[in-house]
Amino acid sequence: MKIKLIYPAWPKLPQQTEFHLPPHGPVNFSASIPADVEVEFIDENVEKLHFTTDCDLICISIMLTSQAPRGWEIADQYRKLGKKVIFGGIATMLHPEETKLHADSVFLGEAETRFPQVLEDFKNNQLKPVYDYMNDFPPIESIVKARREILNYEHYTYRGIKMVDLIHASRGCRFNCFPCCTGYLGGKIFRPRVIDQVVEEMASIDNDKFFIVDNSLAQDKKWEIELFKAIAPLKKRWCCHPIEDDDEVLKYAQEAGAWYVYQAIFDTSDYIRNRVKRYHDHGIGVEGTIILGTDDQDEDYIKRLVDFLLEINLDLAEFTILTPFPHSPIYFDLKKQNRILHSNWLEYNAGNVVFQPKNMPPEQLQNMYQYAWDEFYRDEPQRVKMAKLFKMLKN
Ligand code: B12
Ligand code: SF4
Repeated sequence: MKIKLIYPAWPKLPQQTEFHLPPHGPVNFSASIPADVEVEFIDENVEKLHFTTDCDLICISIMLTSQAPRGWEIADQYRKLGKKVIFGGIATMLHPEETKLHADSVFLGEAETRFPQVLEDFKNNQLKPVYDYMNDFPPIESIVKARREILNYEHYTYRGIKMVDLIHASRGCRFNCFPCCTGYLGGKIFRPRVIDQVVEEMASIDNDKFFIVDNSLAQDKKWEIELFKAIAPLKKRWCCHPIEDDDEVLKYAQEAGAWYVYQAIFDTSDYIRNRVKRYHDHGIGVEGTIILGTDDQDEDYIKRLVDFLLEINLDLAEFTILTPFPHSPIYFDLKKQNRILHSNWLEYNAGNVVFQPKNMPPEQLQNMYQYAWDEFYRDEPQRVKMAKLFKMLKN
């Protein structure tokens, strides 16, 4: 049996240096496909999709809202060619009703231990329209080594350097931040993976650089320290989302190879200043993720925020525009206030204003977003800052 697994293209942020990371959802999903089933993987972000039909089943994996419309187009075309199409992944869970209109079956939730039954149903011509496993999580030890063999690594380089490999050490998040869908997707209970399995997986990958994609590692101090102690002997370097703001944890992180973190910067407080300083004190770089357009921001606030980022020597900054992604707390707030302008999902890539800001017209927020990128990288362009971050790898 052969599955063609497709990861549709999505619109990138035009201001950001374009790079492509090896897709993580599809390789983890593929680990739940029986080993004797052949998987041909196509990442439309890096290669052209040819609508060939030399397969038994089409699987489409969508992660981002802005990726969904292209996924639906691909499905429509394949169904016209007589192929059955199954959707899964984060954006399927966030957009189930619309996705159903383009699919023979939609799979909601985590695939481990569940997908073999779906394949059996397919073979018996009894595919169900929906497989709903939301909030019904598979046993954590069933998350095994991802099937990275399906990737063509030639596509995942930047200026000839191999990109990071992606891995995750936990699922779920016990926080419920306003712009985020994670609580809805993976649940509000932190679910750490078996640390030995994570270490084994990391050790087996031929790469010295990783992105540990967990939502936030700052979930459980004891677990975090155990994880860092366990991966330290591997001598790998890695980036990740936030690490606990605690000198002891940061020390272990540094010893375990922490390279840089993606850290949300939401104001110009001493708390943020010290948070960034503490990372730097431990030799860990910081890429700030900065959301523009919240109700406390006006034009002056955004200008001051950018000055502040330069003052605190942030290594890189990724500005995005507040976006009410379905199932995030901010989506429900803005919807109640009638402030969502449209649901043209292609524009929901975090680079377009799709809601009515409180303190300025939408066009002005769009201009301030461009201002933030331009101003932050004016004296030192993105490629120079990135090169400096790469230099830190050697330290
Ligand atoms: C890693 C990550 C990224 C990486 C992706 C790298 C990669 N190549 O994979 C990068 C850095 C590129 C990224 C970027 C962005 N991201 Co992001 N990201 C994530 C994160 C943290 C983890 C996703 C992940 O890999 N999960 C682990 C895998 C194993 O789980 P999974 O994908 O669900 O797969 C499982 C199942 O879904 C299933 N499955 C998957 N595919 C299929 C297919 C079929 C057929 C079946 C049956 C099953 C199935 O099997 C898997 C195993 O169980 C999520 C948060 C989260 N926890 O989900 C946000 C998240 C997806 N990102 C989000 C956002 C907002 C963004 C950005 C738009 C903005 C930003 N900076 O955060 C940018 C994109 C900017 C742009 N326009 O270019 C939002 C999504 C919003 C939306 N609705 O579009 C999320 C949900 C976080 C949030 N804030 O709520 N992101
Ligand atoms: S933003 Fe990060 S910490 Fe907050 S809910 Fe989402 S994943 Fe959890």
